[in-house]
This record gives sequence, structure tokens and C-alpha cells, in this order.
Amino acid sequence: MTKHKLNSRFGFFLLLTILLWAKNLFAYSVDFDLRLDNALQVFILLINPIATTMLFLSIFLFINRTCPAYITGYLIYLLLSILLFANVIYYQEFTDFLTIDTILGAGKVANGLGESAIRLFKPHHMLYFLDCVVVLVLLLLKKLPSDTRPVRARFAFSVMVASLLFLSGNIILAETSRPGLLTRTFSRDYLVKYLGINAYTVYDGVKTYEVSQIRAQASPNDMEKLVEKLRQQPKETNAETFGIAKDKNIIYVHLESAHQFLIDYKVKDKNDEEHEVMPFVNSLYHNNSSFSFDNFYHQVGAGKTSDAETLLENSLFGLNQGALFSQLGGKNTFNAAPALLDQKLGYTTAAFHGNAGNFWNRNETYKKFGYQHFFDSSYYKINDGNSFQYGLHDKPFFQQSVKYMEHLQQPFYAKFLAVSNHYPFSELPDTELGFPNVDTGDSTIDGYFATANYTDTAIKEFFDYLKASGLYENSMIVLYGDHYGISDSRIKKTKELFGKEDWTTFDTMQAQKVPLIIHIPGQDKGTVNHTYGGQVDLLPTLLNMIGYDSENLMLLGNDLLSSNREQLVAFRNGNFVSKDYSYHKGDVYDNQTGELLNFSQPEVFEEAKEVKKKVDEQLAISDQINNGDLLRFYHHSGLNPVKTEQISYKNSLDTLLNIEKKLGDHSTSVFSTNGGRSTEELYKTKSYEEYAEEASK
Ligand code: GP9
Ligand code: MN
Repeated sequence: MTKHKLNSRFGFFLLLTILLWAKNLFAYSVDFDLRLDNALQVFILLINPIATTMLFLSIFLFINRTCPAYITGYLIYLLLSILLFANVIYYQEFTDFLTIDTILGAGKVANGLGESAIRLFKPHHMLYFLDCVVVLVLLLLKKLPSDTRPVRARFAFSVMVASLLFLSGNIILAETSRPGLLTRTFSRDYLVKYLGINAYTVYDGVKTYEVSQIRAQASPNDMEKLVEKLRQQPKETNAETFGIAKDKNIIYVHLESAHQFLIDYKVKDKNDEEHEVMPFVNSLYHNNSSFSFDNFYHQVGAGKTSDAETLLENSLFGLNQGALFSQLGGKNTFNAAPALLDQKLGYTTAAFHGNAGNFWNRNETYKKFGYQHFFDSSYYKINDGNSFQYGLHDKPFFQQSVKYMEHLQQPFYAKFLAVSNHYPFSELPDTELGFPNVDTGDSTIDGYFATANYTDTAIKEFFDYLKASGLYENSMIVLYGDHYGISDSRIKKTKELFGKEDWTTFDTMQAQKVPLIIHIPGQDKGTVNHTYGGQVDLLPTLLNMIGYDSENLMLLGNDLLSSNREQLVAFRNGNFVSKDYSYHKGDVYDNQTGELLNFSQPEVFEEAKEVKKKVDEQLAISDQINNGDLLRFYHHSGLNPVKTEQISYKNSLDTLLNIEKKLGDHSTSVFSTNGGRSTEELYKTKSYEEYAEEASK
């Protein structure tokens, strides 16, 4: 390129592009923590600021007159610099990126940040503006050559098209590295990591606009209509189990990617010796203090884990597209279990998870759900040896949770999200290897049983602690599978593991069953129940057990233990399973034989088409409530909207310690009931290697 060109307006364009690119890379390496896992991610990160910076800056190339062109170019550059810097400051405080909602509406956050801006300002932040000042001064002093000749419109247009092509290339690479990036929106971290701050901000702006349009059209009247509809479907509850877990702590143990077929399954090793995959969970499953279920299905969509959480804590479905947590979690009004238990029954509420709090937008959604405390990865000691891409492994996760859990006032509602049994099912720490792999030729399936076995031991250790600390007797512990681990596209490769010759669509549907075990120490009427139900039914079941009449809540599910319940499991994609048959895209299969009934039993086929209407209606009601944010108009629940601005997850331990101190002798935390001593030493954990060595002695 000639010197002449560099002195032109295009030269100015290049200069600004390079400066912004450099500042973005600087922010990536110094101020943001974007966790890169492989070379492709590094490459994408390096190039991702370029396309959008060029695209925005190309606007000034279209302006003919010299002064306005340079001023516009400079202002765009300044705005992009401010956007970057604002994110740097925000990230320091919230470990997350600015949303359009925060920028536009939330004066609170801006004020809060304003106050602490001085505290947050670090000397190296000067670098984000130094160049802006230098360029401005050079422009004013006319040291930077300003070219009076306009850029030809055709050239400006080509630059714009080139940046759009670059952007498409960037998006394609990003989708290759992380499929579902734009449709599932795992977290803002991911969007910035793959597309850069500018593209993320535009994407967030478009989504925010879409959401606000739908909400603006919704009215209290829409809610009333839905209330009427739900009233026509009276829900029975089981009077015998009403209140059997009254005042108990509620402990949720989230079994990541657990299929029901893991229950009682034994893996054969090379010597044909059998190894039980989840011996501890199996013992709970068959225990007479457990209400267990063998026809319980996950009902998640693209939001996977987060959809399971939505279903479980709201008895509403996730969204038809993308994740409710990411799209609406920080915006909507919910009548979620944590808020309900806190406000109506005085429970302390806390969530524990060894991954970053912004994954699935949990930081915001949990506040809206009413969680008072959230212990995310920042509360755990994590290193390369005890973690993988989804966070801390289960054994250290449960163990390290104790120092927080022991300070929760009882009764508490605590959710523990285990994660080791997550795709790709091959990332256990070295000391945890040893459980035999299966041999299907698909490495994802082959490691699945070993990671599940690891989680099983972690849960056993956690239960041992609960017993040793005395928490066990005061608690009900609910274990549930969040969704499938082996996807529909792979699942047929498991057929030999289950002694099957063929694999049908019906088998794939069966594989969507997940474990559900409601363990209530002291009960002895627990059995394995065969009712057909799904995750949407868990909250009504749980509320009945703790003795809360849920009549005034907008719950779409019904009590799994009621004998008169309608056994209908809607999947997020509109397929369903009923007591007698399974429906898949117009095909109806017999639940007992797996046979396709469309032709052999046309009457069942016709009936199924009728049932399908109910399923569609259930999903539609859920979507209307969620998309229209209709619970903001619903007051019969008697719940107050959660005051999210009063919740902070930054110093959850201090908050708990202060409460403990204030309550003094009245404190009911385990720490207090243990005479003000920690119960951490009661936690015993060993690696697979150590257990194996012990067993061989
Ligand atoms: C990560 C974990 C995984 O925090 O919840 O989510 P998933 O990929 O299973 O939806
Ligand atoms: Mn999951």
C-alpha cells in the first residue's frame, strides 16, 4: 500500500480499526477472563473484534465532506472505545458483560458503578483512552493528514461488504467451535469470546427489542384468561403424603445428564465381571424412605440444565427456542420455589454450583427466582487438576460446599448442581480413573458410565456427611436427572449394552426417562412408583409433601403421588408420552410393546391426536406466561415481587455469618447447633484410587 493511501481517509479508517482491535485484545488478555480451551478458540478471539469494528467505522467512509467525515469517524471510534471500557469496569464488578437493559434502564447499576468507579479504576485503564486523546490532539493540531478527497461510494460499499463477509466467517467459525452459540446463548461470556463486544452488544440489543415488543402487548386480561383455562383442569393431590416433609430442609441434588437406564445398570469389563454404575444412588432408589419413579421424563429444550431448573422450580416449561434463563431469566417475574419457600415458609434459600455464575445467566435468574444466596465457582478452590470446562468436579464440589452450607439457617432449601457427568464424559481427574469403560466405538458413550460412577461416589460421600452432621434426619433430599446425556443421534449405539437388536424411535423416547428419587429419612412407605410424569410435576409434588397448598399458584404440573392424576408428559417439541402410548411426530407407539399403532389400532391413533391438543395447549400456556411476562399481573399467589436489588451474591458467606451472629442462641445453622464449631472435618472424601486400594487389602 502506498504512503499516499495511508494518508487518505482509508488510512485514517485503518488506523482507528487497528487501535480498537489492539484495545480489544488488551482487554481480553488483561481485564476479561474468557477461559480458552483450544487453539481454535484463541484464533477466534484474536480476530473477532475486526469485522464489527470495520463495519461500524465504514460508515464515515460514505460521508463526502471532509470535516463531518473525520468527526463521524472519530465519534464512532470514541463510542466503541467507551463501550469497551464500560464493559471492562462492569466486568470487574460483576464478572459479566453489560446488557442493553443495564445500559438503558438500570440507573441503579450505573449509579452503583459511578460510586465505585474510583475504586474500580486501575492505572492500566488509562490505556483505553490514551489513544483517543492522542488521535484527537493530532487531529486538532492537523498533524494527522486529513484528506479532502471523498472516498468513492463504491469503495466505501466494498469495505462494508468485506466486513460483513468477515463477520459471517467469524460466525461460521464460532458455530463450528461451539454449536448452538446464537440459538442457545449459554452466557454472555461465550458471545464475547466468539463474536466480540460489539457483535454481542448488537445481538443483545436485537433480542432485548424482540422481548420488549412481546411484553408491551401483553395485558392483565391475558393472564385472567389463562387462570380461567387452568381452573378448568382441577389438580388432585395426595392427601396422605400432604405435609410428610413439613419443615424439613429441602436438598436438591442435580444429577447431570443422568438417564434412568443408569439405575441398576451394571457394566461388564473385559473379563466379563460386572460393575454397578451407581451403587449408592441405587440403594437410595430402592430404599423404603424413598419415593422413586421409573417413568419420569425430562422435558427440556435447548436450555438443557437451565430448562430443567426452570421446570423444577416453577412448574413451567422452558422456551420453544433458546434458553429461558438467558433470554428472560433476568427480566421476568416468577413465582419460583425459592421465593415461595422464603416468603411463605421462612426457608433460607441457596444454590451451589462449581461453574461460573454467569453460565446460563444464573447470576441474574437466581435473583429473580428468589435465591438469597448463590455459591458459584468464585467460592470454590478450583485448579486444573480438580476441574474441567464446566467447573469443579463433584467430589471437591460437595466437600467444599460444606463450609457454606453449615451456616444456612434451617429449614433451608438448597440446590446442588453436580456437573462431572457432563459431555464429553472423559474428563475425570487422573486419580479418579479406573471404572471400566464400555466399548461401543463411540468415545462419548464409552466414558459415560465411568463419570456417572464418579458422581455416585461423590453423592455417597455427601450423604455420609449429612448423616454425620445430623442434617440428614432434618432433610428431604431430592435427586433428579436434568436431561439425557447421550443425544438422540448417538443413542442407538447403546443398543448392544441393553441387549437389543434394533433401535427404534420408541426406544429413543424411552431413553428420555431420568431418575427421580425423593428421599425422606424416617418415612417407610416409599416405593418405586410407575406413574408417568415429567419435571413439570415435581414442584406440585414437593409442595404437597411439605404441606403447602398450591391451589393459588400457576403450576402446569400435578402431584406425582396423586392416584387420579392425568398421566401426560409433554416434551418441549410437542411430542408426548401418556400412560399407554408414546407420540412422536404423528406416530403412536404402544408403551408396553413398543409397537407402532397407527394402522393396527386406528382408534388409539385418533385418540392420541386429541391428546396432542392438550399437550399443545399446555406448552402454549407456558409460552404465553413466559414470553408475555404474565406473572407480573398475577397476584393470587400472595407473593411479593422479589427485590433483586437487595440481593447480592458477592459476599454470601459474610451475609450468612452476620445472620448467624445476630440470631445468637436462636441460630439454627448446623455450625451453631454444633456448638459454634465447623463440621467440615466430618466430611470424608477419597479418590477412586484410594477406594480401590482399600478394597484390594
Ligand atoms: C454448566 C452446567 C451445564 O453450568 O449446568 O449445562 P448443560 O450443558 O448441561 O445445559
Ligand atoms: Mn445439564
